[in-house]
Amino acid sequence: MDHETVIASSACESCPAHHAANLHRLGVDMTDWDYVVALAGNPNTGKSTVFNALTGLRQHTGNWPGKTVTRAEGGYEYNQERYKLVDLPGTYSLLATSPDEEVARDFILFGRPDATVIVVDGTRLERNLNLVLQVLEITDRVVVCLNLMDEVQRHGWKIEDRLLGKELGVPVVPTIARTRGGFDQLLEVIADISSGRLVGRPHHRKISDPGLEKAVSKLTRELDQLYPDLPNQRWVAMRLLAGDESIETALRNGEIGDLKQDVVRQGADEELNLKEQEQ
Ligand SMILES: Nc1nc2c(ncn2[C@@H]2O[C@H](COP(=O)(O)OP(=O)(O)O)[C@@H](O)[C@H]2O)c(=O)[nH]1
Ligand SMILES: [Mg+2]
Repeated sequence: MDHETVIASSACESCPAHHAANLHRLGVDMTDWDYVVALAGNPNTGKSTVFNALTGLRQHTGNWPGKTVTRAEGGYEYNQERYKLVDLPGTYSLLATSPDEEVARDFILFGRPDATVIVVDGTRLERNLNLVLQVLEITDRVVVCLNLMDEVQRHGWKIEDRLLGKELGVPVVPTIARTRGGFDQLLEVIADISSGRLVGRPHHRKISDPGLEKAVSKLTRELDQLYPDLPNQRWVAMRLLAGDESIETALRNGEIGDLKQDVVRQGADEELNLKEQEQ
């Protein structure tokens, strides 16, 4: 392989449940966070289990702005740094054909999390990789949490997690979320990606059709002029050319420039509400 790769992790198959020594669960306390971390994944991959284990929370904390999609946020501290963890709705894709997918896509794109952890069901790897590849089109700041490794082992299967990490160009951490197996490494890798100590280098699809490449490049330049703050304009251009109406509507309504602010503001409002509830 001629591309740069990231060294992926190895499973600690024989280790008992890990107790991440430097982890402090902060519950709903998300004040003064250093990093925002999004949790994405197909439904039933163990996202909420990871979320609960890291934050100490058990319950959903509200809805996404203007949607009946549940939103869960919580905090944790690891090695003296504070993380705000956002559990995104479970989705099979980010093509925004449902409110869940729209919420997940908008947060990953416009919320600009410092890291996006994609929780993957190791027993359904192929199906789960669809979402991983879509997220990698939007952001390089990705950690793949290869979960349900106990189930993988129970089936007598083996996953070449290092090779998978090399092929994807982002770190892959095998976990058993139910018993927190692999969490030491998960926390470490999230810290490394969030801080930029570790840089993901996913292999973006090249457009082979020269006409299409020209159209994408042209539209990307136009988007850059109209919306200089828009993250990943190339991705947005490709979605527009694919006829993604929700992106088009968001652009036409001028929502896109405000989206990041909305996400942040809504988060702040909810923190206030939660604080009031606590008292
Ligand atoms: N065996 C096993 N079960 C797990 C693991 N992680 C989560 N689960 C279980 O998988 C189910 C779905 O987990 P949940 O966290 O609700 O998934 P979500 O839909 O992605 O939020 C629950 O019954 C969890 O207890 C794991 O690593 N191994
Ligand atoms: Mg869940």
